Amino acid sequence: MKKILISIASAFILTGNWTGAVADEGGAGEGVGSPGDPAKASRTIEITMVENRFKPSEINVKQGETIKFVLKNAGKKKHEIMIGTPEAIDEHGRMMKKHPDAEHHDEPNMISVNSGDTRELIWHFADAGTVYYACPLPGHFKGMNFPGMKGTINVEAK
Ligand SMILES: [Cu+2]
Repeated sequence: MKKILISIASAFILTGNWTGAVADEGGAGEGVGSPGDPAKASRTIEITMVENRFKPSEINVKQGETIKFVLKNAGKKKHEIMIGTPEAIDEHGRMMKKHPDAEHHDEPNMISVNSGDTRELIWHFADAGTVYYACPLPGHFKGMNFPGMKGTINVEAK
């Protein structure tokens, strides 16, 4: 079973849809799941973005679920959501602080939402545990150990 899962993951990487090798900028890190197939989404969870927090900031899902997150920016500024490990999010946050004008393109685990817009992100939660999300924009977030624009997803074991 483990072997099959690994080959599915490799196939995903080869299709070019997912650039989330662990060391890459924007990578989600290990154990947090993978981009989801929209056709397999079992439910929708709406998250509202305002300055500078997510509502809700705590979400419960079950292992194996694919969730369609609907991100609604009800704030005045642009916000982003990045799903990942605390390490991956902190690394990306540091990169953004260093290069605030860098061209920022969407990744399967990360999207920008302009004020007033609503966008979707589909994610599959393969492993039980805690997955994190945050807005890595400078000033919205200082790091996972500080208060700021971030939240947790509790993935309950099957
Ligand atoms: Cu933000």
